[in-house]
Amino acid sequence: MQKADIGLIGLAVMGQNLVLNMHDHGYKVAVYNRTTARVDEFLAGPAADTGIIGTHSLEELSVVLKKPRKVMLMVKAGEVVDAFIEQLLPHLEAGDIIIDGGNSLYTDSNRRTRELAAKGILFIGSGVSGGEEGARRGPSIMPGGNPAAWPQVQQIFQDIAAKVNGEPCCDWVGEEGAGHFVKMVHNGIEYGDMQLICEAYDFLRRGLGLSVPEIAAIFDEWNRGSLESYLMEISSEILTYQEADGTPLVDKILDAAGQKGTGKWTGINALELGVPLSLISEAVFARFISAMHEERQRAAAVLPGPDTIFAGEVQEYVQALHDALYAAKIVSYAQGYLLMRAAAGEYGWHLNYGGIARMWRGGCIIRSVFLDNISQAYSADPDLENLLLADFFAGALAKAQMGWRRVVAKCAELGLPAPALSSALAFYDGYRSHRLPANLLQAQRDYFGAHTYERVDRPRGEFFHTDWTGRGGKVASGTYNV
Ligand code: 2AM
Repeated sequence: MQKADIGLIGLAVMGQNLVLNMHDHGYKVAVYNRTTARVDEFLAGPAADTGIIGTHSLEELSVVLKKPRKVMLMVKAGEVVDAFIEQLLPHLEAGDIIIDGGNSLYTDSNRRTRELAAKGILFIGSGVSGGEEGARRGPSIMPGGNPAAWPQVQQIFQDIAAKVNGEPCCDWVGEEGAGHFVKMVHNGIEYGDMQLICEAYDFLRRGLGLSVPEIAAIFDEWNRGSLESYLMEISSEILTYQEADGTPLVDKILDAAGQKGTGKWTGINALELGVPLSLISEAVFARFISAMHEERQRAAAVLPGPDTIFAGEVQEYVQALHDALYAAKIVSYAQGYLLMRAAAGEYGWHLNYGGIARMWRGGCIIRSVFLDNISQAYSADPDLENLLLADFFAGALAKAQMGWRRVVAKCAELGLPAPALSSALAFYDGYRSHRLPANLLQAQRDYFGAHTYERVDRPRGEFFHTDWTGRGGKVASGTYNV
């Protein structure tokens, strides 16, 4: 029997679709699933007449694989992945490759890369994005882990990935858990993009008083320019969708957002790494506020807002909102990249920054033309300190900033919450400030806690403490902390 190029464990929908996708691209695939009846059902159903090899034990799976063996896990994240690795090990030999394509925590992938390397097994932790449809027709694939494994799986991964302009939405991300980390950041950015579009909708609706079909038309138009993205496209389509009585379905949907926690993890990670990831974090908080639905009804009856009604040129504000959305999106991605840079520094990863933008251009929820510009910025300068400083984006922000400010100011005037648009602007203004009020903050810290401060007229690294009241000691806290 012809041996298989790759084995896949876990025949839930994602796993099945990846297998069929690999098969479409000419690969011989062998499959296994804990509940082996699923293997038989798969072979009798979606995989009928494909020549896909069904196996009923891990031993059987290992025997039918070409060497070095490549085994991809598409199983529930967490202990199940460790359990399968443990069970696979007796059937593998040095140089074999285990790929985890599930939604694993990147810290688990860090650990698995190291533990398996010590046993001679090459581990890849890969983000796979695009849901069931993506898995079947071409997902965005973000592999990281043991770099020695990449040349062995590059061809197959790039073959099955989504393509944009003929280029695969899959490239090597970096060491250890970098692939799963980047997938997590992708999910956080998705939260930010969605919240931005929702704020734009709210401004057009409650701020400018436009109708749902009018907003659908604006989104449709924006989807033909620099804001072109999958999320803009579906938002326009959602607003077009009407119930049988002709009312937009969106008006009937309860405004209490759910979440599975992936945005939250990005935010927690940013706090841990000390990165000002404000827009994505605000997007998570905005979902939390929306979920306080009953409490908000009570608050609405008690807490006053302004009586202001929009007065101004609607067209002018629609254009300003377009600019605000674009500028805030630039900030969101810049913040996401700051987080990836911080993680790279923390874990010693060499991240493929331009490649990451290219991987996100197709096959996943945040796909957009905008990612081309990011990819180009990193091609021009792979060591780019911050996306905002790339010529293209600095120029775009210069053009967009006045509209952005007008919209944020108008939201404040009208009492409309715009946490993502406005926190992005606060970040932009903070980031471009020569001087921030942290001088006073340092003084406060020194006043109550003798935490010391540096001076503008002295070199960095020299620390001073002042006895602010004449009653304190001369000893800085740093002195007795060490
Ligand atoms: P199953 O079909 O035997 O349930 C997604 O749930 C995939 O993860 C499925 O292939 C499922 O196998 C597998 N899975 C979930 N929990 C598992 C466990 N405790 N042990 C082995 N496989 C598991």
